[in-house]
Amino acid sequence: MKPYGNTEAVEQAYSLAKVVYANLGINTDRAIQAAVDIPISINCWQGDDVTGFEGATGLSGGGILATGNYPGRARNGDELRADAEFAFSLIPGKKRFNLHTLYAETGDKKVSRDELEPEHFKRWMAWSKERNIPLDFNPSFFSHPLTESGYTLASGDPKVRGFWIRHAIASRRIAAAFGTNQACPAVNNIWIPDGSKDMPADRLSPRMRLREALDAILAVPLEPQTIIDAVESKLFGIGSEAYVVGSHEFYLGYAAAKQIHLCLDMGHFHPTETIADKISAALLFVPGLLMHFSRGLRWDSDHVAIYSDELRDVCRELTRQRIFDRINIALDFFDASINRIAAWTIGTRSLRKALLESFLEPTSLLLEAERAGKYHERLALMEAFKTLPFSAVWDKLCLEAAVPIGPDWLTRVNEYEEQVLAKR
Ligand code: RNT
Ligand code: ZN
Repeated sequence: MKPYGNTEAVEQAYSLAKVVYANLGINTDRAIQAAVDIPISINCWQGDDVTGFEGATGLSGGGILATGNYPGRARNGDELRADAEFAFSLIPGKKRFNLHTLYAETGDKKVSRDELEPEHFKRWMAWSKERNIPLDFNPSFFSHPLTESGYTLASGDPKVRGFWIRHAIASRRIAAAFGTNQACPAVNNIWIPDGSKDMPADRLSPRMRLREALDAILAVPLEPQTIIDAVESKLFGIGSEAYVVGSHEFYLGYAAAKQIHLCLDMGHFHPTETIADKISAALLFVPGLLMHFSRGLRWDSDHVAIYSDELRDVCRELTRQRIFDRINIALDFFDASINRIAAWTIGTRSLRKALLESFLEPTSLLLEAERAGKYHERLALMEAFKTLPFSAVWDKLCLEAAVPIGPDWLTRVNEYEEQVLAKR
């Protein structure tokens, strides 16, 4: 494939596009700046198929699944950090990195998940500081013998429940240490797999236990400027098709009651239900949202995010409401069947692209038509905006950010695959 990016052509196309957008009242330079300034928290777990460093050979239990066997998975912290850094060089804009407790580096010592401390993440924190990449965090309620019953925080066994409560508290303390290290809060997102394959007779008791467990976890006081607590719902998982304890209603109610953040994952709702519409409603009652950009495909909620209508809708909604100060943007997918660095690059670039597009929308024209009751005009404009010379602005953003233009990054990924990944 011939290189796609050509500086002169990009500049020329941009200067023409700039005029088209200016006529619609949009300043393209400002849109580019706004789009690169929004931090995207990149999911570390795409780099190793959610395996982690506890000695596991893959993801197990917990209602989620990483399928595929593409060569080159990162096997330790150094490889994961090197791969991430390489991916960062292909991705424009501000980045964060999202870890799970599974990625603790405990040396030769086995440390139980309920005894993890910030010191087990000191290499991550040093890296974060050095590269200026803030970290986010997640307790890991899967790939562990104590998830075998299918229940963790909602377990009826006080020993099991106690273990996971201690784990979640440890995770919050580590997230707060990240927040101190990086001088901006780390998001600590609680997602648990608890649920039942078939119809339960008692839907209430596990939910009461989950509420109590969360209360105990959140009762531990931490500096609010170091941590943002979030909770993530799901409609169903593998092996929890009939019932998930932490459903949307459960967490929406809980987050509103406790005034913590609600996580909305694009893949966690009915197939025709999108999260774009939930944002304005939820934000009336919760202080903020954590967005998990993902892609549901049939039974799977975790395909690589792409520049889809659903994803673009979510970005448009965030921008139309100008609520970025209350929103944390994260990616959540894991595909072990393709080059993992390409997966990161595709997902993150697609999201950044959709953010840029949202800043280029002449929203005031839509609002004018809407307020005048001219819905035909609103629809006509929406259709017209779809084919504005957007790609010229996106290419310019990449040029300015000094990352490859268009699909040119593939050449670099292929080189890295040959030189680094193939040798693992
Ligand atoms: C699972 C949730 C959760 C996980 C990650 C690994 O359904 O979406 O966010 O994907 O924490
Ligand atoms: Zn998620």
